[in-house]
Amino acid sequence: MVQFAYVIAGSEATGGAGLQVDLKTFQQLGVYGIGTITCIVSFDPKNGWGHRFVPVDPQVIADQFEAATASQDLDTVKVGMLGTPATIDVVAKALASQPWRNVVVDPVLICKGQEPGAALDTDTALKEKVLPLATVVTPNNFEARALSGLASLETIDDLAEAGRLILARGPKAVVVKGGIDFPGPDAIDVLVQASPAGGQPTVQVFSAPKIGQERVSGAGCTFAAAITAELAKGSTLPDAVQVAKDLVTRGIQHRVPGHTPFTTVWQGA
Ligand code: PXL
Repeated sequence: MVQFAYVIAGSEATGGAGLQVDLKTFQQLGVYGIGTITCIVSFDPKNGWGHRFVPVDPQVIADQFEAATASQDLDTVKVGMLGTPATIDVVAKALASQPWRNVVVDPVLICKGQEPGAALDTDTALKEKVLPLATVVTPNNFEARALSGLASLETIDDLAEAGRLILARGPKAVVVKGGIDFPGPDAIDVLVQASPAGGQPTVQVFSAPKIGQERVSGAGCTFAAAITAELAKGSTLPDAVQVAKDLVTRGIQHRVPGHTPFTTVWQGA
């Protein structure tokens, strides 16, 4: 039987990030992808590949959601870039309109090259309206600092502590990604899960050697999309995180250069 995975995210015109990556990742992992576009990002090659960002009208987002959820019984959704408080409002309302088995939130605050300041109002709306709906949230180093309030994440204990603090905002689980900024030779991800019995959250560490010293576009999108696909197929969360990490590691090993100043993950590796 075909399994479905749904994504609500932005389009990124070069195909290296955003909804394009989500759908490629879903396909690679054998699930049928359905997507709703929240915004359109067109990097500007004439201007240092800076971001040109256009939000999709909230009603058009609601219409896409209506079409998607009427066409299939969807129970697993990934939320990627939202971009504005108005978008966050409509997406949060849409998500609350039906039950979900899995809600994977990639809390995209800024994408490469964007001004950090532009993210602040979006950051607040995301924390208040979307994080509490998440069954799992996948912040990178920067996002984990923004969402936890911790100033720096330098050790595995710091990553776990950030995860616990973000857990207190309502999601059921957090995967904090150390990424390239984390000290040392390894790419470390820490999964912090609320204990069903109400005890201490459980902590699991995933590690693989870093590949190169440069950020690769689309890694975060691929990671969260792969978790989503695996959860859609019925995996446990730790198994889904391991599959996602392996896919991203392979995708970075086989990263794709372009005329852009960054390389992108190859989901088909
Ligand atoms: O990589 C984060 C990201 C997510 N979604 C969209 C993006 C980006 C970064 O460029 O454009 C649509």
